Amino acid sequence: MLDFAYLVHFKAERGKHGKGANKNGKNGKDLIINVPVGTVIKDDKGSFVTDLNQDGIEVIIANGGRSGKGNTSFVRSTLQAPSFAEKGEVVRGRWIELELRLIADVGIVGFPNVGKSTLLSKLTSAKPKIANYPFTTLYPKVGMKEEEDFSYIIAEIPGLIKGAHKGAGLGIKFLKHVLRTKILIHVLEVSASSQRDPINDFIMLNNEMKSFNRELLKKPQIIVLNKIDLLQDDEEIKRVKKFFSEKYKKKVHLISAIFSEGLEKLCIDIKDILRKTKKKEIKKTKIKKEYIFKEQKLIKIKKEGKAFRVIGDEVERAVIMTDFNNPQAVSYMQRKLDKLGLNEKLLKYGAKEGDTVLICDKNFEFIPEKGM
Ligand SMILES: Nc1nc2c(ncn2[C@@H]2O[C@H](COP(=O)(O)OP(=O)(O)OP(=O)(O)O)[C@@H](O)[C@H]2O)c(=O)[nH]1
Ligand SMILES: [Mg+2]
Repeated sequence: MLDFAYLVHFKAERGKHGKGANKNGKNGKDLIINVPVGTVIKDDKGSFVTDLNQDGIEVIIANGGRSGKGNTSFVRSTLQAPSFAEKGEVVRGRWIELELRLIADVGIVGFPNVGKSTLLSKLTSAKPKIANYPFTTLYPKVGMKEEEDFSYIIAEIPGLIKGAHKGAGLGIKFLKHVLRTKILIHVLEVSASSQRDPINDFIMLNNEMKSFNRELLKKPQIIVLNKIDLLQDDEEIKRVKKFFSEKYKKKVHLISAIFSEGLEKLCIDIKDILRKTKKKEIKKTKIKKEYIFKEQKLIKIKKEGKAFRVIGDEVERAVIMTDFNNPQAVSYMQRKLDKLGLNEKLLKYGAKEGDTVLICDKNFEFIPEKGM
């Protein structure tokens, strides 16, 4: 996304003018802006518009202007030799907001300090900071796990604690990233290393995720009990295993991230589950191309001082495409605006003869029976 920090204006090529002997001008080339998969498009008010969450999706965010019609298109029985032509439409630009949301196949979740970064650093070549205090990792960290026949992205999701869905810790800032992962590795640490209980931690964190979005709990979760090197006996392991098998019919991976113990089996499990979810997804992927900002057919009128400001794509287009040096073109525009219902609308809104009407950068005097 760095590219967009320096360049914020994008302009497609202009079309070429038409020529004599009924020749059409050429269309300008489309301007295609590449963005990373995971980019969310919002409008200038920050409202969600669309989500480019798969490779190959193409959306049109601003349509080029219509070309103007040449004079011969205006020949009527009453107008044999029109001496005017429409100008090409000049379209308004549009501000959009691009937000890059992380897309990882696997999300590592767990309370602070349980060893998420350590695990990520052992599974991938990522080098997150590791330290013995909570909130060492402040932003999601991503790494790529590459195997001969399969590779996937793993992300450490930091800052999840009790009350996260209400903004505690790093809050919901990163919970939305969790939504985009396919599976979760839920890291718990053995009680011996902290005052906390892995079973309570598991229940509490799942409650947080559920309160943020129920969909999160539908993701397959692989349960990992970390730091087993700190245990003197296997009572703790028995207790945790019993809980997960009785309550969830789930197995628990016993690992020591720091000593890379138990990671091979964990990776086999990750791969298996990912393969299943990937297969399901491939069927869904279809390249979409759609126009995502619809044209405003409505005519809106607002007071601007004593004048009446008219807003509406069709009305504005009619004005922009008119050559005001040519009286025939102007009267053509007047009829068009009347057909679009503008005069009626202005009268309803209280406009009187002689009032000023503003459309785009033009001022008009309102004459109801003639139009402007
Ligand atoms: N004994 C032992 N210590 C571990 C193990 N895994 C991680 N640690 C230690 O636990 C502490 C926290 O590890 P991190 O990997 O930074 O934990 P984290 O979950 O990423 O923590 P935050 O980013 O703060 O949420 C560090 O001191 C690690 O060295 C393990 O398997 N055994
Ligand atoms: Mg960390």
